[in-house]
Amino acid sequence: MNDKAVEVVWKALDRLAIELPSWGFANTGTRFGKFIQPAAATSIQEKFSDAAQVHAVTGACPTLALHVQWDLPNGLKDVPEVERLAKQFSIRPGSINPNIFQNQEYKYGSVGNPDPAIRRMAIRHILDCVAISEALGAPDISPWFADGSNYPGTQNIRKRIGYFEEGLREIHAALKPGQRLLLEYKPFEPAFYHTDIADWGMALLLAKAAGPQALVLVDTGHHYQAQNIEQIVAWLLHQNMMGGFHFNDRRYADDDLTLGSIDPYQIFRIFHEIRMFEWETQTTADIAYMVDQSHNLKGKIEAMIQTVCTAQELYARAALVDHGSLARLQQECSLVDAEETLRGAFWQDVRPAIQEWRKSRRLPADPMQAFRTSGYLERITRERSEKNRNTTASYA
Ligand code: LRH
Ligand code: MN
Repeated sequence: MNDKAVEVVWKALDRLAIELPSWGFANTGTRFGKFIQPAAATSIQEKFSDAAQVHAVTGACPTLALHVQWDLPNGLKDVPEVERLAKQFSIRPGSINPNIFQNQEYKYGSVGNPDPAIRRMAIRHILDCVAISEALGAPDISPWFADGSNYPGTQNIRKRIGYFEEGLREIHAALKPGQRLLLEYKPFEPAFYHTDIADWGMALLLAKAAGPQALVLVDTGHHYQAQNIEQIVAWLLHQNMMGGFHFNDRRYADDDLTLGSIDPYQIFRIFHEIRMFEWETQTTADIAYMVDQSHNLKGKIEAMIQTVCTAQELYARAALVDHGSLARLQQECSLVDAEETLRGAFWQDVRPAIQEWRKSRRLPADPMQAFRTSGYLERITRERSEKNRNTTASYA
């Protein structure tokens, strides 16, 4: 790789920040149960501590996404503790995730529920999250709505759209300058007939109806099999509605597997759409790159290190695309040369350049090996196994 290319890779890595999900360090499972890991995090302190380990060896994840009901169960009252932990572990609070899907009251939905009292309860919670976001200086609030129905005829889909427009308008009105409302869509699960915010178009229309600080969040696992995700990203960039990503990988549905473990070229194509947009517009897109994964079998910290390193590799490759040549070849419809200009970058082995970047930034050349020899996993296993022994593993 020539010096120019190495410089491009280093510049790209200096820019790329990947936000980690607090819940990715906790014992999670599927509906068939959980396999308890003795070293898993249960407290917000442990989640900050584990995230700090990943940041220490990769240098790329300075923020931690927080799920309010799990990480700030007492709402605003937990802000001072989170601020203390953020200082202690030098990891800033990231996106604030409301939880409007877990409570029993949300059986028939939250903001989309036919019962105005339940809608009020859900909006109240999200407004609390807006206040927490402001108090923590963490501008993004990213609600995901599980709302929907399981059988045809059981809910009025159009009425529920109205409830969302009303609720999201009220929430948007509470946003302070600089705060962003990132609407996450998902086609199904837990609802299996209709989901109120099921795809990018529904999320985009609701965000536009709510107001200028509302944008769309793309969870890569929230698409039907044949959907062209990078085309959705292109549309959202074109509409200036691209707010953020929840990165993961999948073979079938919302599998929440490790980024790039099934289809690394998918993530590369997404990064390419963004880098090409930035080259054409000579702007830096204000996009939150976040991970949303559930590590049911792999060691949770190792899986996160794998994830961040893979994201860095794929982002570096996308940065190597010769945008000038590609634009010309696309204009000329030189199909093979255009495709080879893109694929050529994907096949570049950027790992040696990344290793040099790590050394130059006083980071370990091999993040996984550095973590494995740190003794951290052995220590937290000793400290946490007793507590995790009593965690319920069964689904029912
Ligand atoms: C829903 C989702 C959402 C989170 C949850 C943990 O599938 O992607 O982003 O709140 O996972
Ligand atoms: Mn998600």
